Amino acid sequence: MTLKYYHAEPLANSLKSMIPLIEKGLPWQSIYVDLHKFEQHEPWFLAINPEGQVPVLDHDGVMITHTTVINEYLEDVFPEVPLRPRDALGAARMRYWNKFCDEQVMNYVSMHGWHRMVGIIARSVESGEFERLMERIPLPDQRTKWRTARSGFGEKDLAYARPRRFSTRSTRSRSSSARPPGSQAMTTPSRTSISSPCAVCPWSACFRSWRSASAVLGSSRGESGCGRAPR
Ligand SMILES: N[C@@H](CCC(=O)N[C@@H](CS)C(=O)NCC(=O)O)C(=O)O
Repeated sequence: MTLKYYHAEPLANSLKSMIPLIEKGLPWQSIYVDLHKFEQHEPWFLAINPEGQVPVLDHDGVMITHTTVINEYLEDVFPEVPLRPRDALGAARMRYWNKFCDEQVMNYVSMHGWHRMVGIIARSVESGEFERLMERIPLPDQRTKWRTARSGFGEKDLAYARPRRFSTRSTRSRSSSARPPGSQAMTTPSRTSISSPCAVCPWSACFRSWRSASAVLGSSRGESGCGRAPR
C-alpha cells in the first residue's frame, strides 16, 4: 500500500488533509508542489489533478481530491484510529462544522491570504508571462482569482471577509450578522442541535487537528487549541 500526498506549505488546505495522515499514523510520502513556481498548472500535475489544485492524495495510483473528501476517504479506508464521531449525531455535527469551514472560513481566510500573499507571487511575474500562465489554469474561477490577486481584491470584498464574531453557545443570543451560515433554522437552543458547539469551544472537534498542526509546524504537541478533550 502506498500513499502519496501532493501538497504546498502545510497551511490551510494542504494542512487539512495532512492532519489525519499524521493522526492515523499512516506511512505517506510527501510531494511538495511549489505554488510560487505555478507547478500546480504544469502538465505533469494536471495529469494528477485536472483541476490544478493541491492537495491530492494518491492511494495506490487512485487520486482523491478536495480536503473534505480526502479526510472522509481516509477515515473510511483506515478506520483503525478513528477521527470521525461514530454516532450519527456526532458525525452530523462534524459535517456541519466542516461545511461551515469549507464554505465560509476557508473562503474568507483564503481571500485575505490571496490578497496579501498570492498577490505578491502574481505581481512578481511580468505581464506577458502572467497571461501565459493564466492560460494554463483549468478552472475559470481560479483564473479570475489569480487575476484579482494580481490587481488586488476590493475593499468591500475584504471587509466582508473579515472575521465576524458569533456566539459559541447556542443558548446565547446571536446577532443576525453573526450567525454561521444556515444556522437560523438549526440553532434552536437545544442540546442536540448539530450546530450547537461543544460546551468547551466551537472547534472542539478540531482539538486533535490543533495538536497535529503543532507537530507539523514544529511546536510541541498539545500546546495549541483549548487543551481539553473533545466530547
Ligand atoms: N476545495 C479544495 C480547495 C483547494 C485549494 O484551494 N487549493 C489551493 C491551495 S490552499 C491551490 O491549489 N491554489 C493554487 C491555485 O488554485 O492555482 C480542497 O478542499 O482541497
